[in-house]
Amino acid sequence: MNRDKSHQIFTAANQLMPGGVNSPARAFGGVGGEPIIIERGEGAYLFDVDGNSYIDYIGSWGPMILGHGNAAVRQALHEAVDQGTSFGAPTERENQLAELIIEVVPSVEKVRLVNSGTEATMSAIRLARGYTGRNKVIKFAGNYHGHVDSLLVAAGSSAATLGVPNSPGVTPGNVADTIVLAYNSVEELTAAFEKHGDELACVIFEPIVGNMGCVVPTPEFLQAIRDLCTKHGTVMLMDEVMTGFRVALGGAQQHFDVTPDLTTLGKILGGGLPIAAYGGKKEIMDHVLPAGEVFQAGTLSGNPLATAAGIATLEILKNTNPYPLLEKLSERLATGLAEAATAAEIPHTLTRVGSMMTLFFNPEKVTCWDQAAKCDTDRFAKFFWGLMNRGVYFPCSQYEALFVSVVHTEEDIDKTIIAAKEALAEL
Ligand code: HOZ
Repeated sequence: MNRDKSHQIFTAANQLMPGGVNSPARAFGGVGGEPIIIERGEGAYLFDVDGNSYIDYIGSWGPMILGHGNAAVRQALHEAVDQGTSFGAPTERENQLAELIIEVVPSVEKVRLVNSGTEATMSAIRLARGYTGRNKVIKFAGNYHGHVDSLLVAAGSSAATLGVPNSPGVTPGNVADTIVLAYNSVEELTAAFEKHGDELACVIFEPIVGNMGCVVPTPEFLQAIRDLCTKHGTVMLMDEVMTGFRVALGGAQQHFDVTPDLTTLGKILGGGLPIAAYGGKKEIMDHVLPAGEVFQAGTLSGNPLATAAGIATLEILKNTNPYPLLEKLSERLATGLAEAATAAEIPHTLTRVGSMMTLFFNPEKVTCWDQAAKCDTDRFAKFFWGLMNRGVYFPCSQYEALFVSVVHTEEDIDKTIIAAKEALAEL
């Protein structure tokens, strides 16, 4: 596959931006080689500047559940552009998007729109601290909540991929109040509450982890978070940036029937435009300025373009219920990938919830970071390039989930399985 033009553009990018990118997850650091430079996306496909096409299973790291260039989203954006792109003043679309969120996400009674998942988690942590008057926060190793200083400790996603789970620049003071525990360990969680219970502002967690590959919580673990938070007056903060509107319209909280106190949302919420949100119980949300005293602000928050794309996307998800289709397609892909790995005698395990999944190059079930860290990442890298060379674009790290969209077809899935069989046979 010729990638000369991508190479030229990426070489120039390296002189202009650190590592040639504006976010490290896309730099292919976990698999070696250089990223392709994208020219356009259409449906389930990406096209690079050299004219190669790829079946896309990244979907912009989650947002593109409707595929690239959905007609209704584009129409909504055209209308919004014609009215003006930013006012820094209230608009009716903000009400419409807030209403939709409150309608479909079970625990959310009030919501604040922000610009990125990082802003959402950072602001929700501040709110939890302001509301409880406490400082300490529990997070779990391998969970990733954006690049918030206090949460960049034992972090997943590109922080884990590129070997900086505790980033330089994050001071000991930044993380002094962060307690890191093993995901799925009820024992560690219980012990931490016994020791720090009345100092704990919140427990922040991914209800299905996407950032150390796809990792599923046990029902006991989820229930323990809920029960211990309730008992100790600690805020249960579910980070649904990745799972929101993905594993069900109402996110993981609907899928598992667990009710958090605060929720963060992003990715699908903006239909591919930069927007995110945090929301939850009125009683807590009314502590946010100007209703309350916890400061948080943003010139572009509730931006007209982002809200237009978000409303169009959520309306489609609400009115068409694509989740059974996503389940069917994803099940087909997961079965095919696992069978291909078995046929090639590659030790593996596959984890999936709805349309997010990971083929781990590790024969043991992955339930926490210590197990994820045992994956054969060199083998993953070879597999990744084997797929790329056959026109299939998987996440460029073992520690990222892949996503299926509503516009992937059974034919796309079957082509992907054939490519995976060939790529695995080469390992
Ligand atoms: N938050 C995304 C999924 N782990 C990665 C996006 C990025 O860091 O660029």
